[in-house]
Amino acid sequence: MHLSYWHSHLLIFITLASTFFNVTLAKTRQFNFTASWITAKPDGIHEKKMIGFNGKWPPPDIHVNKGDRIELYLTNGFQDNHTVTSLHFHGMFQNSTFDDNQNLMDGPSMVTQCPIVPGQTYLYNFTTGDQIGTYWYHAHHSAQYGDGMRAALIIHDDDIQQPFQYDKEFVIGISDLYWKPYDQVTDKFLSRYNPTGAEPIPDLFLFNNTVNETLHFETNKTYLLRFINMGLFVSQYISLEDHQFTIVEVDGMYVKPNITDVLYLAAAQRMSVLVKSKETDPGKNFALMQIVDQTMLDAIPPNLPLNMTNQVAYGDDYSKPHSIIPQDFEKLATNDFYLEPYYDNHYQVFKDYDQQIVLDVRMRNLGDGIKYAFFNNISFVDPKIPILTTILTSGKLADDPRIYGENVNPFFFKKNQIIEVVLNNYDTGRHPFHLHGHNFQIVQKSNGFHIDEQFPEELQDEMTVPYNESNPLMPIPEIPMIRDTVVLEPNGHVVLRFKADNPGVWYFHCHVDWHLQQGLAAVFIEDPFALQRQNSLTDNYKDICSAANIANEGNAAGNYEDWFDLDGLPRQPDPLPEGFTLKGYIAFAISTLCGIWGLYTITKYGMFEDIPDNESLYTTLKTIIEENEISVK
Ligand SMILES: *[C@@H]1O[C@H](CO)[C@@H](O)[C@H](O)[C@H]1NC(C)=O
Ligand SMILES: *[C@@H]1O[C@H](CO)[C@@H](O)[C@H](O)[C@H]1NC(C)=O
Ligand SMILES: *[C@@H]1O[C@H](CO)[C@@H](O)[C@H](O)[C@H]1NC(C)=O
Ligand SMILES: *[C@@H]1O[C@H](CO)[C@@H](O)[C@H](O)[C@H]1NC(C)=O
Ligand SMILES: *[C@@H]1O[C@H](CO)[C@@H](O)[C@H](O)[C@H]1NC(C)=O
Ligand SMILES: *[C@@H]1O[C@H](CO)[C@@H](O)[C@H](O)[C@H]1NC(C)=O
Ligand SMILES: *[C@@H]1O[C@H](CO)[C@@H](O)[C@H](O)[C@H]1NC(C)=O
Ligand SMILES: *[C@@H]1O[C@H](CO)[C@@H](O)[C@H](O)[C@H]1NC(C)=O
Ligand SMILES: *[C@@H]1O[C@H](CO)[C@@H](O)[C@H](O)[C@H]1NC(C)=O
Ligand SMILES: *[C@@H]1O[C@H](CO)[C@@H](O)[C@H](O)[C@H]1NC(C)=O
Ligand SMILES: *[C@@H]1O[C@H](CO)[C@@H](O)[C@H](O)[C@H]1NC(C)=O
Ligand SMILES: *[C@@H]1O[C@H](CO)[C@@H](O)[C@H](O)[C@H]1NC(C)=O
Ligand SMILES: [Cu+2]
Repeated sequence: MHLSYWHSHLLIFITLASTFFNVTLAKTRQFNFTASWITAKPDGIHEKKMIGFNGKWPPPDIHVNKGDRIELYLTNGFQDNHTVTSLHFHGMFQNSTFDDNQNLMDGPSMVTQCPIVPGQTYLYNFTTGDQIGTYWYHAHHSAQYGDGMRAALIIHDDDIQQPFQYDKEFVIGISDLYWKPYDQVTDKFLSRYNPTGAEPIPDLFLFNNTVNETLHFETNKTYLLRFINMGLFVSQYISLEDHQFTIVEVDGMYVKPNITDVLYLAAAQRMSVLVKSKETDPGKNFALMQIVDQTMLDAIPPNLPLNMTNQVAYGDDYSKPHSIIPQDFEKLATNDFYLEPYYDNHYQVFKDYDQQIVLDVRMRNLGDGIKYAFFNNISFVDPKIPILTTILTSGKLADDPRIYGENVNPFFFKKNQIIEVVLNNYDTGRHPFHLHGHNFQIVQKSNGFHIDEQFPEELQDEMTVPYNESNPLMPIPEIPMIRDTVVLEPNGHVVLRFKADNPGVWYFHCHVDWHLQQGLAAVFIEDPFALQRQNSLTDNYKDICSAANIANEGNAAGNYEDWFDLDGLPRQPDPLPEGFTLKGYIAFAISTLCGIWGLYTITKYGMFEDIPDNESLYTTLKTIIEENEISVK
């Protein structure tokens, strides 16, 4: 039945025809957005200061056609005089081969631009190239997008080239939300009073920026539902009572149709599905469920709703459906590893690699008592000037790692090298990893090991199943799945491949924003000399930096007289003092406590907020352990 949506037989002819078509029709779409705090009622009841554009929250979804250019002027209009910002277009390649200066348009603050200070306007001017599908845009400074500075970016294909048809589409962002503003939540999280690094538990979950949402269906129609997880943190499952989803697009890639009852979307992931409505009036409405991935929450407050019932309505008079959760919904969710991109012949399958980088993911406390996240024991720390400024002003030194400092984890790729990224997870959490400037082929993706279990730091290495290249867990797929955000499962691994065919500096990071704030990031510096030829610091770029008091030349520390002088460069804190041998057991004990006592322990940390130093921190932890009679072996 679903085959009727597809008409691939016309493909070759149409590809030629529509290439011509697109070029002639490409338009420039202009947007002038002023970001500011706006009081809104995201749950329909309680007021919260959200971040919106031009006095409205939510920010508008952007719909453009294939090939269109976007000129988006972002003005910092935060009335508080200190909130800085920047904007990233998630999934856009920003390919300087199509147009100059595209790397300047990517958005992450201190990587490809300076933060925009109040009163300043930065122009994001880029072409969407030949990309199509479901994307989104979001603030890329601190955890700012969590307060609502994000929306969909949809690039519509021409009808003929798109391999399926539908009558109507819905764009549905799902997300998590905190009542407190993002900077307060961040400060509390990244604190020595949260030594286990327990992620903040969201206060509610939104569906299309509200709760209890209704989608109106007519009978005998085909709908395209574009789901986007715009949340900061948790993954969510989606199901629709008595209807099936046919997955047709994932992160901007058309995929061969996969029929499923349940979708899984980690932060930043997208899936578009076709849903066939009932042929005749079913006489009732249906439960459209949003189910939170509870394994990601360290403590579950008793009154937090985790299974949200929205509805698909066939009639306004029909009563609201009850919550219906498919049995074994975790197992029913389509495993993206087994999906296949649709345009098999339109890309090269990377059978091998030229350069392999292995990134071991760990979470550890450093000497300041705060829990950090690491790639190979390095926690990302923002440099003093944006990495792109360093690349574009360092001439022949641009590929010398010494000028970047070790805390940005720089990796250097030569033009058109096939890169293999191995991610080994020595942590019990799920991590959706995202690469800017590319999508990637997924050649291995292990299951999670020990999901939902806690064990001491010292044991986490042993419990992990890292990638063994001479003995992979599964055969490399003939046609590997391609996407731009992939979940690294607890104590497991993923292996990704892509071609270094897009000169630039590309952020590679966990899209659980809390983990990014803990430093779970690296940068891939691709063909820096080609980048220098195709990009230069524009006046607009430099003005933004000057307004933020950031130099427009120099190494990571902003020095340019001696390019190897990194004096003044922010670094990660020193390791815990040697005496802290019990740390693993303490963390373990507290994690266990969190499980047992839930919010009790979190409240308890709050009681110690006036602790002055490391010594007392240690004493506090000991006290918690002794008071609660936790046995420390
Ligand atoms: C957007 O702002 C720019 C620069 O301030 C201005 O030139 C342009 O006319 C504005 N465009 C729209 C659509 O308002
Ligand atoms: C949404 O539904 C829940 C559960 O039925 C209910 O408790 C809540 O009040 C509803 N919220 C709104 C804004 O309608
Ligand atoms: C922001 O700055 C302006 C101009 O310097 C000043 O008039 C205003 O009071 C400041 N607002 C806040 C909230 O600090
Ligand atoms: C955006 O970039 C294009 C291509 O480089 C250029 O022609 C156009 O003038 C730019 N738009 C603005 C407003 O600067
Ligand atoms: C989502 O909300 C917007 C208003 O913010 C509305 O225009 C749109 O129709 C809603 N989408 C769905 C799927 O309900
Ligand atoms: C549903 O649509 C199909 C195709 O448009 C049509 O053949 C069929 O008769 C319709 N069914 C009903 C019950 O209207
Ligand atoms: C949500 O549903 C799951 C699966 O049915 C159930 O185990 C869990 O207790 C529910 N949680 C809440 C808070 O309702
Ligand atoms: C859909 O994906 C699942 C993996 O989750 C796979 O087992 C199944 O064969 C796929 N079905 C189709 C029709 O591709
Ligand atoms: C904690 O101790 C470490 C190592 O001795 C030191 O570097 C750090 O500054 C101390 N932190 C605080 C907050 O006292
Ligand atoms: C990182 O730290 C772990 C645990 O302390 C250690 O086993 C490992 O060798 C270190 N890795 C690197 C690349 O330094
Ligand atoms: C990797 O697999 C090979 C072949 O099965 C095996 O000999 C080797 O011990 C494995 N390496 C590790 C580190 O487990
Ligand atoms: C960038 O553009 C070049 C030239 O069209 C192309 O070969 C390359 O594949 C593109 N890279 C990406 C990531 O889109
Ligand atoms: Cu993560």
